[in-house]
Amino acid sequence: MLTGAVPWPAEFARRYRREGYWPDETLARLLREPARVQGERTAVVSRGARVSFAELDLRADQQAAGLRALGLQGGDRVVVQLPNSIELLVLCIALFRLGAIPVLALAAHRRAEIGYLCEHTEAAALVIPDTHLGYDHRKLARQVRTAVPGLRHILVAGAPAEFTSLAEVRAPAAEMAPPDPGEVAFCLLSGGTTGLPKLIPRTHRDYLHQLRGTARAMGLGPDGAYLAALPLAHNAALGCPGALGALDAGVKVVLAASAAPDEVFGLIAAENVTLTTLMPAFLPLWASCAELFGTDLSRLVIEVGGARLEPDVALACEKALGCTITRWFGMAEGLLCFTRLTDPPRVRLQTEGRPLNAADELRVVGPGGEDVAPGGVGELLARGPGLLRGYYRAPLYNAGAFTTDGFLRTGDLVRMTAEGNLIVQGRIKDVINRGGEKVPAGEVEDHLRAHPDVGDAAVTAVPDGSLGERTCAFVIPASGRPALRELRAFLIGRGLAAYKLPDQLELVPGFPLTPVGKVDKVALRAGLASD
Ligand code: OOB
Repeated sequence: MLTGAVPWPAEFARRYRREGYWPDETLARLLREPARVQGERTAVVSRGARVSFAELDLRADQQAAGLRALGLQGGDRVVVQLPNSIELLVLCIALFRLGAIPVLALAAHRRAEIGYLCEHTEAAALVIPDTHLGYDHRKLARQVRTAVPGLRHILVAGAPAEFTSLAEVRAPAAEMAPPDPGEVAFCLLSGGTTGLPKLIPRTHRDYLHQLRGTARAMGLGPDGAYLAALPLAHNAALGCPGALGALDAGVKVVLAASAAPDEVFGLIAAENVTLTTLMPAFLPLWASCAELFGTDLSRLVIEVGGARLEPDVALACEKALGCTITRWFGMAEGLLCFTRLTDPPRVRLQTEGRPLNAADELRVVGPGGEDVAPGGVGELLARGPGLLRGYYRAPLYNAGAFTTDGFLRTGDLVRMTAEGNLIVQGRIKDVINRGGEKVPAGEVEDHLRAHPDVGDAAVTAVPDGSLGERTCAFVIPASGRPALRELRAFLIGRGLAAYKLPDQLELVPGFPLTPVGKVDKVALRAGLASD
């Protein structure tokens, strides 16, 4: 296995294979079957362009050969930062075929994140768009190239300037030795860890199983269509079953640039979309626009997850939209719990359901690691055929993030109903869940402390009407009275993604401490409420 990834112990690997969770196949074969049996059917629709299964398959083969001709090979890491596009899908499948490992960054990431990812993975290549939403990613690439001299290639979708054009990375399709099914296929970014982002290695077989199991559970069949309105770099839109699961099942993928109603409602109607994925923050907006657009959503299933969803909101929105909602508690780390279409509405709309696999083991534990009484609230620990055993190149962090017997400490507080359905109650990890986008508090604090006027900083979530949570920075000034605008500009200057910038600033003379001497963020938030 890729050096720096943590393999499953042999007895677990044997069991997961024996029980059928781990197929002896790889993501390199994705598209092969649909391209053979239904080559002319549309595989992807994006911004008015349509590509058939046969064409997508061929383009992936040609790009794999082109990447090999550039000198890339199996095991090489490639940081991929592309918005939802046909190019992104072609590139990922080409890299799978080559056995090279896409490291999926968000289009919103900037120099701090991309530089770190290239350095940490010792990436051989970085792939960027020319510009996206008014930002010139080639500027970012120039800065990263200076900081990471090992980066051999910068490939650009669109106008390449001094770099290589991704469209020209193409050569006649050639036979490639298939990767090992147990090998790492790609890396996702964790949303929930301290400090710098951690990387989650996903193997060919564990991800294929996820694609197929979730496609089956969501009833995704040949006459369906999947709408990707969230970034494909996110597990929810990539593989639950998402775009890759749809392609694997021979189902059309419709790409949207965002989940904005004026973009998605037209696409849902025109392309007969039957399945999509949404963060809860968008649901009331969709519901309020439903009448305006008058789209018939009776065939549509919406997987809603990634952040807290109030049961009454789920119920009201399902009614207003005339669709079917399933609730999801998922993690890029591989744990997927969700309500099934066959569940009674009480379960489907009020809980986060059950794990994908019968072999997933869940424990709910108290602060000392002891199992709580049935129905009690505690931290969720999880282990299973889709769940990583360690973050990439993070041995010290892994020692705390997993129990000695390999359960991931999710940092989420849950309770389990008598029927075995999960209900998320909160979390103990230091992350802000900003409309489904995860902001690691520690990472933002470290950047804030670098400002000369900041003595110390503590970043925490505060409730927000539309996002669910927003980011509040409590700052002890070192000098003067730093302003929110100035601190945000400072963080942008340090190359931090915009979604991680604080929404609110509170200047305080000092931080309350917990009995063990940590900053007491609960007390900080409470102080705010009573102001
Ligand atoms: C999804 O994945 P990530 O990796 O961006 O975030 C995982 C974290 C969880 O640990 C939890 O803190 C939070 O997001 N979360 C929820 C939730 N679903 C996820 N918090 C409350 N209620 C929920 N239903 O967010 C993700 C991945 C695949 C499918 C769906 C979501």
